[in-house]
Amino acid sequence: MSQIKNSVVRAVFVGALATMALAAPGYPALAHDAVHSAPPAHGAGFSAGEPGDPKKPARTVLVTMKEGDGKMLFIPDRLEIKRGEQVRFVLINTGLLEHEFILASTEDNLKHAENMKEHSHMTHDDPNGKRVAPSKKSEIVWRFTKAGTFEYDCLIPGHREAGMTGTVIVK
Ligand SMILES: [Cu+2]
Repeated sequence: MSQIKNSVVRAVFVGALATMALAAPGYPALAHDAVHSAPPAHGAGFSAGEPGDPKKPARTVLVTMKEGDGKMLFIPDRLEIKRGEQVRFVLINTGLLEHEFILASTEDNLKHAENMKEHSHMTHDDPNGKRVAPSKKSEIVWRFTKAGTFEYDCLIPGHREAGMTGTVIVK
């Protein structure tokens, strides 16, 4: 019963996202391919809380993405957040390569990374994840509704391994 209900909720949500993408001019059209949108890759994608409301107050956190000296990194790579707090992440790619910022539990991000190895053309434009081109910016508004330790990673193959991971501690 609850499974049926969940899949209905999910279908409605995916439909709403599609409508949003169509309604927003200049928004990159659905970056996902069908493979990537299918569960389980994103079925549990919101392990770190829920999409925020851009109209509500938020703490702004700048996150720089870059590479150099044989490493790839986020600055900062550690954040502490109060449970219930809304954060507007401003993602700035100062590197020479594309990077991603994907916010989830470690478990979900590792699963997602495996999935990306098989589908290397996969890019992200999700409530909890964006791909940012070199010298470009993007934003995510996120509400941290759950206590725990979460991660933001670049899941382009090889990048997390090269150091592109950050920790969020929600108390
Ligand atoms: Cu990267």
